[in-house]
Amino acid sequence: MATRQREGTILEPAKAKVKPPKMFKVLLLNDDYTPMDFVVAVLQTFFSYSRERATQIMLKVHREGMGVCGVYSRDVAATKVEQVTAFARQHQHPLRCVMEEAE
Ligand code: TYC
Repeated sequence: MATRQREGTILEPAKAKVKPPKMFKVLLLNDDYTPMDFVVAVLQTFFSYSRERATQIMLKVHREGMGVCGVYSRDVAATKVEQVTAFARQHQHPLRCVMEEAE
């Protein structure tokens, strides 16, 4: 409700204008050449999964073509994509890692 001040100024109540930040999925894509062990190491190193959970995610990507590694703010997701891609290229693997906006 608006409040009338002594000077006659109308002050509108502050609007709730803070939206939750957009979130982004980081995805791994399957290919025929990157070794399974390397993908498991990527998931452990850059996404902090246990060896067992990393193996489950790698197998899901291997069977289904892609899989989600995690959901992050835009900056963190972009950094993960860069780090994974650089690491894969250093080791001459074609592994692809991409981000897309989460619903
Ligand atoms: N398909 C690969 C193989 O058979 C393994 C693999 C899994 C590669 C997941 C990429 O994101 C990937 N060696």
